[in-house]
Amino acid sequence: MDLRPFIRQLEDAGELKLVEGADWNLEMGTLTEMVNEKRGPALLFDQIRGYPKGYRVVTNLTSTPARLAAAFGLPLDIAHVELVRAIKDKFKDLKPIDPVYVPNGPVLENVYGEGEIDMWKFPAPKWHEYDGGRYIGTGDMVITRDPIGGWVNAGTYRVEVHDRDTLALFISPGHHGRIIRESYWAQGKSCPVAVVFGAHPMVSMPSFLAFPWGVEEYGMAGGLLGEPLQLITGEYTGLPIPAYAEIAIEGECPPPEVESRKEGPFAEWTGYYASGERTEPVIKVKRIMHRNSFIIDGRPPLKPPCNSTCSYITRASDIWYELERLGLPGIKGVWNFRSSASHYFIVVSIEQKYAGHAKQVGMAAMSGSEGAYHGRFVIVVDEDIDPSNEEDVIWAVATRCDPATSLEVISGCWSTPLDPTIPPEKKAKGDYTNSRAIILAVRPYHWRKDFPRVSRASDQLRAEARKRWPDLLRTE
Ligand SMILES: Cc1cc2nc3c(=O)[nH]c(=O)nc-3n(C[C@H](O)[C@H](O)[C@H](O)COP(=O)(O)O)c2cc1C
Ligand SMILES: [Mn+2]
Repeated sequence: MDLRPFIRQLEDAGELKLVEGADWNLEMGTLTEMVNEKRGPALLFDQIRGYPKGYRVVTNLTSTPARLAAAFGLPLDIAHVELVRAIKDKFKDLKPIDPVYVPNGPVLENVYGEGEIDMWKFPAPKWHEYDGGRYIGTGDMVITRDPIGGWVNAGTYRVEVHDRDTLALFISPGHHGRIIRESYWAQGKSCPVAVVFGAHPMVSMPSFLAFPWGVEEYGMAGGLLGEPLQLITGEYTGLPIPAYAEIAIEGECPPPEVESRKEGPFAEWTGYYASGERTEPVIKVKRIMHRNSFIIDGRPPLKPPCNSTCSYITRASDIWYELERLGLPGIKGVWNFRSSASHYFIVVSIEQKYAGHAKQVGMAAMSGSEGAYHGRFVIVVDEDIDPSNEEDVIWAVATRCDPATSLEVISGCWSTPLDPTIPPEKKAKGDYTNSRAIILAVRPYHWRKDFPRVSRASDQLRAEARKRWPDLLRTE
């Protein structure tokens, strides 16, 4: 549950590089993007310009399938659909393990209270050229307690530094932290909140994922770790905070009529600055805790195909798990392309079992907690198509989908202000909905037996050819 042994593991595997002397102002963001483009190592920034040694930021921590696999304790060379399947199986077998409370932990090595709060102390990067400010929270965990159900939520929502004791918190409509925050406001109260900036990837992973309402991400983190997560109790809020968090703050979100400020713009994972600058609620910081030589987990959104988290893979795993949970038969694989902005292009391959099966899978894939948020295209392909093979998928869409009969468009679906296709006048009304298309790129079930035969040379012919023409076929 400690980030540091994981950092050492990456270092030993040649998966992490130390970068000293970079500037928090755009340079760290640009380096992160350019190394990500080359699918390069994780970057551990130290001696950031204007900051002491030991004020560290890590980026690209799980930005490649290999490092994501390492975080899940899987072999680094596992790739593509097998990685999605292995993570899906972990989610399927995941039993929550209740956290335990400990009196002390590394996060309490340095504590600041009233009169000592200064968020500028941290090297929060300005990641992208047109960002409206410095974002300390990108790979963070925002912790709140539902005032009605009493359970604790942890979600990853972006956090900008406004001033010494004020942070911006952007939570998209429908996300749990936002619903919880509004419950406090409805009672005329401020919402107590804690935020963690830097934790072991299995501690923060559940916060990235859409577990159902009422499910405690801390319990899921314990399940992923295989041991109870150790928590301390925040003195100001009483909220539970991971004992090995690198940095944590406590504070409160006052009702928006008491205080709100301009938030954004921020370069988002869609590859655009789509949500612009809006008035958003704030966090008033009351207490800061951090470890010696802390490490902020920086996961700036990058224009696809770059992705600082590999969220396209974990999202595919989660959607696969949701389809299985519904009891749907014949699911062979789920994939999101890296360039799909991780939400927009879900591919499911199935072995069709009955008429209507493919449509049912398409509708289900866009309707679970994970699949519903901010989707756009769901493509259903047959079992002979590898969903992670972009060329195969395009071929299936081109040859098995008849647009007049195999496309379904559904409007008024759950999206977000970050969706670049929502026109300004619709956004102004608070209508953050978009449409979805289900593309059935499968052989129509009722006449699939008569569907033209695929023309590729059989495996048997290929094996014989390889035997007779080894030199010619050596590169195959
Ligand atoms: C790196 C990263 C950054 C994210 N930033 C935000 C954000 O700023 N606002 C937001 O509403 N969701 C953001 N998300 C998505 C949510 O964290 C995700 O949908 C999660 O399921 C929300 O938790 P909840 O289901 O408990 O609300 C981000 C996800 C990741 C992986
Ligand atoms: Mn949640």
